[in-house]
Amino acid sequence: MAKIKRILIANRGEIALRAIRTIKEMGKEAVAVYSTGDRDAHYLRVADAAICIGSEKSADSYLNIPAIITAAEVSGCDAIFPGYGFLSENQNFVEICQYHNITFIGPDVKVMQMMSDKSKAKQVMAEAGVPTVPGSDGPVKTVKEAKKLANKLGYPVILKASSGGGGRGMRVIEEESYVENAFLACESESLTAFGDGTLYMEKFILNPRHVEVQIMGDSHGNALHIGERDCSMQRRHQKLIEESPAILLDDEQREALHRAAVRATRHIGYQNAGTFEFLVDKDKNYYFMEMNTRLQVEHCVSEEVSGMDIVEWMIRVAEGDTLPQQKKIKLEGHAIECRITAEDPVSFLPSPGTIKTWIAPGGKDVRIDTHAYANYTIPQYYDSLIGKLIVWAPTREKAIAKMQRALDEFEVSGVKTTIDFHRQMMRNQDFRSNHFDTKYLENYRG
Ligand code: MV4
Repeated sequence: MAKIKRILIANRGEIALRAIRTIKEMGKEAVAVYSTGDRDAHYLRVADAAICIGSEKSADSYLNIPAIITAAEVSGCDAIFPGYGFLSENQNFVEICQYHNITFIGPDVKVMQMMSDKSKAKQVMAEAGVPTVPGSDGPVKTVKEAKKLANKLGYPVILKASSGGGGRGMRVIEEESYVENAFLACESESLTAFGDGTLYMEKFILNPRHVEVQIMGDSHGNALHIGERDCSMQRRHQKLIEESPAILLDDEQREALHRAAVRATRHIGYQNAGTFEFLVDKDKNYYFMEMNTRLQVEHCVSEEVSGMDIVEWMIRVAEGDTLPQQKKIKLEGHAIECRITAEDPVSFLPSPGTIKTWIAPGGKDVRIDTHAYANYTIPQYYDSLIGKLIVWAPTREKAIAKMQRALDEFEVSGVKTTIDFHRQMMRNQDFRSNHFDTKYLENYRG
């Protein structure tokens, strides 16, 4: 593995800018790619070069593998940074990078493939001694098999698509008489959505919390964790607030979770940055659910409590560097991230348009990762995330106070945003006292 000199960023928006920043700080060159929908974005001028790869539609640009590979070749890039979404978990893309001798800054294609099969991933994790949600050992192939297992597990159960994820291709089943319909509907839906109708079954955990562990592995067999994140504050499978540490766990539970994640990382020989997602039930039992084999939106809270630059380490690991020892990573204080999206607070529909006012907060331990600014036009073709506001403080209480203060300074006009929602949440007694779960926002009416 050789030192990387020039990196193409196969992404857009805040994460493209996030990557450019670290690449430049490392003394390397960053090549941005853009669709015609993003041609005026300022971060393109921060990069060392910017190459147009197609029209607005993602399929023509950010998902256009030949265009991206060509851009990397003509600009002399030796590596590609995928970010999240788009091609970040596309095994075909990883292989094509390999054929072209371009380093994909991410995990090995074999491991990516294994983890993309959610039912297989659970089996592998069980093998590694990681607790998994009680359920089928591998796929459930027939209605008959589904009924038999559901009766054994006890209702409610949940059917999930092996190729699904992010809340798509799931069916909760309350009683035996619904199994057949649910199975057939879930199967055909999954076949249409993912080209794979394979299903697996789990006991349905009521009102779980979502806790995930950030891990990294290197090419020398080292594995470490960078703490956990609580991502329970979600709406329609979109995370809105993330924080680290997850305060529902006591130190003993937290350490056990970290150990399980590191064991899992070693077991699969994982290289680069990844996340193990767990469900935590009301008795604080944790169960592995799935793995994300990419950098995540919410990685910033882990950076803030650890002082590490995760993107830097992703690049260094891809160059063959050795990760620091676990004991060198001190997790301190509390970090909270609020996702700022351009959407209508009532309908949750995207609110694209031109930002008129953009007065962003600042001050000590306040971080804003955004590509937005006054006069920036948010294109309608992509997701509505326009920035992340992240704060760090010694305690959760102080972090909430700092976030409140920062949100009060934040002034955005021209588009509707989630800023007001976050202002409300920071005052919300349930949030403040940690009395919420992944279902909380379903019934929340301000
Ligand atoms: C579950 C569950 C309860 N029990 N699995 C939703 C996203 C997908 N990755 C898995 N999901 C869930 N799986 C069992 N066995 C509840 C959810 C779930 C959820 C999980 C995490 C965060 C928010 C959620 C919102 C609704 C349902």
